[in-house]
Amino acid sequence: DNRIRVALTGNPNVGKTTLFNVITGSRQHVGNWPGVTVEKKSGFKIYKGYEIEVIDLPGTYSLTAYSLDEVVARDFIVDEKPDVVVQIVDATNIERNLYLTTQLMELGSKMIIALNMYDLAEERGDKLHVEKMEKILAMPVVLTIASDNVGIYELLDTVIAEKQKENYHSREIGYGDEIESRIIELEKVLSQDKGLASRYPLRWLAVRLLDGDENILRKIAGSSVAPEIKSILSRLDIEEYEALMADKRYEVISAMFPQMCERCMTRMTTSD
Ligand code: GDP
Ligand code: MG
Ligand code: K
Repeated sequence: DNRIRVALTGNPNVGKTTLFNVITGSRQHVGNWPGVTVEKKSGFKIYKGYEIEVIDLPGTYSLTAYSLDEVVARDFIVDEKPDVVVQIVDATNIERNLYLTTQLMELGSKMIIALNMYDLAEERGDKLHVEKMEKILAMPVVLTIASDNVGIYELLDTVIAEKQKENYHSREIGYGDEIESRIIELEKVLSQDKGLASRYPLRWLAVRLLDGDENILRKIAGSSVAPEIKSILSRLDIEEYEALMADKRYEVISAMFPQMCERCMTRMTTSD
């Protein structure tokens, strides 16, 4: 199959639109996402015999809150299952951008980081450890300067390589014993609905449910397992779980970040 669907995601102002325009040129279509007034942009690139479809998802800082943009972005990834998800990360703001990374990682897609604006990072003397970053996140990281057309072909080559990979390598945040045992309990119940199990990553559903995600409750409302799920959730203090899970994500990020970008850390600690 020579068709590849790529979803572009990222925080606002990281260069997503610039990268989208550079890749797709004039082969673009602008419309709305079905049923909502959020703009949907898609386009094509023919490259090395592949027809690469690129979908520009709404810019978001997280995938946990209930804004329409966040729901559109994550529903596209879990429901439409693009071949590859590319997160555009602002190289001058890695730590903040990683919050979205930790959430994208749970959606069960092949992922690539485009570490964009690295011209600005280098200008201010940051020392980026790209290989370390790849190892820690278990995904390819490609340096790009979208506004200057740098790294675009490397990015497309990496997209093709990911598409061709047989196995999806799962990577996940560990939330600690108590929450992990709740995740397993929920996953076990959810797995009894074969329809759900074939459509969604069950760990992701479980994590979202423990995070108090109303949108996911609606997704499973028609399932035969819904009553049992609701009964499990009703016995838990979901607000506390929400807080614990957010803390855990930040904890994981602050442990990862200093290994990815040396001088950024030095600057942060000296200016504090
Ligand atoms: P979006 O909100 O993620 O779609 O970001 P945009 O594509 O609108 O880019 C925001 C700003 O960053 C624009 O002024 C771009 O020209 C600029 N920009 C994008 N990529 C780069 C880059 O790699 N380096 C630099 N220096 N500027 C960039
Ligand atoms: Mg934009
Ligand atoms: K956009």
